Amino acid sequence: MTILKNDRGFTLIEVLIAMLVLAIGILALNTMQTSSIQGNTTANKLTTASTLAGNVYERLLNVSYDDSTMDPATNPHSDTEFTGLQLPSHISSVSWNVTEWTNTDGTDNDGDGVTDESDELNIKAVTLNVNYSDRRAKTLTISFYKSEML
Ligand SMILES: [Ca+2]
Ligand SMILES: [Ca+2]
Repeated sequence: MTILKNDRGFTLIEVLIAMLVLAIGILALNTMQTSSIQGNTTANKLTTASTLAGNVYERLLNVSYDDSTMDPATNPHSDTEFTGLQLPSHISSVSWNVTEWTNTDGTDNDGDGVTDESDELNIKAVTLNVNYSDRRAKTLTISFYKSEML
């Protein structure tokens, strides 16, 4: 029976190669960690921006159809028109534009005696922008419609 025995240990070259492989692995882990932290920050900022967009959207749905915050004549509107709306530090502004839908078909669609007036369809289209910074300036946009309850 042969007993395999090797007590020569590792050579300096083998140890250096092992250390090099370990160092490359640790560097890769470090890069992964950095991009993971950046990804977390980006996700956090986007979540805050979309929560705020949702908040403003709910407020705009709840105001009356003829409220000053929904007036197409005073575009663009901004978050300063709402009291008690706190903007997180990375969000620079919230703004929205309102467009009144019309139907210029030459007929009095809503039967009010006026043909093709600007608010004939009683629908407003709103484009809401949340401007925030995440290493560079970004904008989250949501669009929705508001109709007048008659
Ligand atoms: Ca009309
Ligand atoms: Ca019409």
